Amino acid sequence: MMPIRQTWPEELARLYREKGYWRGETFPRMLRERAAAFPDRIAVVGGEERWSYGELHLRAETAAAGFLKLGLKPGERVIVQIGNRPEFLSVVFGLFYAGLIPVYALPAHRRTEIAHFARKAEAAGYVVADKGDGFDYRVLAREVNAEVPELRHVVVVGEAEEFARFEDFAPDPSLLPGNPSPSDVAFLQISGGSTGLSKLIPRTHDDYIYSFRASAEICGLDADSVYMTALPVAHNFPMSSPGVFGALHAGSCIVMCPSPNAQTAFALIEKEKVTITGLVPPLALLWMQAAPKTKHDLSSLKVLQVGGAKFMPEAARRVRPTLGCTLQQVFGMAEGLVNYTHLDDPEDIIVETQGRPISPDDEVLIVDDEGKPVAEGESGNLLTRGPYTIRTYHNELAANERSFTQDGFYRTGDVVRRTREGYLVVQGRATDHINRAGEKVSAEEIEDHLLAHPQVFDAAVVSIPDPFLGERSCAFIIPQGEVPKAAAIKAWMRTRNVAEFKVPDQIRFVERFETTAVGKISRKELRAQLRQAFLDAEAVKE
Ligand code: OOB
Repeated sequence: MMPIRQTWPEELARLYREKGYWRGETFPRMLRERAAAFPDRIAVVGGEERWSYGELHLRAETAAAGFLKLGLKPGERVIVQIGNRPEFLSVVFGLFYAGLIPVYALPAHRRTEIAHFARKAEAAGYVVADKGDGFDYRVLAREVNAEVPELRHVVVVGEAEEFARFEDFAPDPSLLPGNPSPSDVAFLQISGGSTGLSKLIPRTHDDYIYSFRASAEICGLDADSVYMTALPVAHNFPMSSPGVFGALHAGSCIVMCPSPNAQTAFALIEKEKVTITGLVPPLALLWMQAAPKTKHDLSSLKVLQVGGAKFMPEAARRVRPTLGCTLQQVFGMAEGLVNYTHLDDPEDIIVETQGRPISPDDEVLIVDDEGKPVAEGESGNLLTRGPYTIRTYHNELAANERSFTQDGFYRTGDVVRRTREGYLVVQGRATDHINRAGEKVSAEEIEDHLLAHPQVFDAAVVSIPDPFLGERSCAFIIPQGEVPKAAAIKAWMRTRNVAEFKVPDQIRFVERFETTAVGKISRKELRAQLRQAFLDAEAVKE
């Protein structure tokens, strides 16, 4: 089993400790300390469950013993695919207590993605909830297990059928290992997948805890706050910006909202007196549309965070008048850097920028395509390094070469400019992915699937501006032989067992791709050309 590491140069690690960013906290210690300090305070609410900090801790200890008793060994990797329910936390902290390393999958992921994570992480276990959103994860677990038999243990929350049942785990304090080191990798997060398949992002206790402790402070979380997660909790935004972990760190209450639709969420906001929650832009639009008509009392809500994709200023300006709360823009990435507008910033900054970095030691460079810094205020490629931005993906030689500079800066792929006040404005991006309502879809990954279709000669997938999703995907296909039906291509994508958000929204058949006089163009140029041709044609129609 390949060890998983994430290290910073020694002099920087020393600086980050001296400045008090890295305080030697670890996930197990964090929960234990809070359970000891305020055992009866409510930690998490969801469905019929309402667990105190003390109870969450006991459940995590029981879970840890159960995982170890099954035969999982500290240091092994375990994929977790559980939606927004309290068990997400008892499973994940159970893994932390057992010295196991969670790999966070999203509920939308299917066999292709899970099998990929399992191989890349050399995972030994897979924890799912029996059902979610009408989908049976036990069926998925069977398929993945058949494809990757190394995934020895499948654990199911709920009705387990032939698998180990999470609820049957029993406490056994003698099994629990000692504390991890704060510089150890705590878990693997999944990259948005700007090129090809998603990559695994190793985050340490030190770096991640710093990011959400500081986030909780910026977002004003305290013991009276009620943080609701309406986005899938395994995503970096609701997990740590400040997310459920930031809420636990601050001793707040977490509300697990099973669906982001306005009716479900509004009812929970009223019932639990939610004070802060986070959304992607399309959901924020839906909530703003629903708010004037709702019978629910939303007056407890003080902060609505919006991030994951660009929130347009016109929409941003409507948040306070329609929802009666402060907007906070969040521009972050699972690889590290997170920017926030601050709650007391002037309205124009809140509406027009995507915030400023968490840390005084987040280094931000804005450079042209040759890597030279652009003039102040100009747009350029955003590079960053700092106390919670990774230096490497797990087991990705080529991607690491591409994604990091010689001196350790992460190439975010985003094009930004910096305002005089030091706030970033996201202008676009340099990489070819589709940011579909905050879900990142790699053009290359979809093209690969399409090319496997017998009637597809060539394919190029591009992002098209969409008034609701922000962007949608369009696949341009040169057919081979008889022209297939668009619906057949979509059906084919579904047989590839990928997340539904990766199925192209639109399909266009073309006879050929235009090439330059030289005859050959890069895929990047080709995608740009197709996108432009599409937009020009749309403009003519209007
Ligand atoms: C968040 O994380 P990821 O890893 O799913 O995606 C990161 C990418 C960024 O590089 C950027 O392209 C885009 O998503 N993005 C935004 C944005 N927030 C993220 N683009 C424009 N405006 C924004 N506010 O998406 C993520 C992680 C932590 C906190 C928030 C979002």
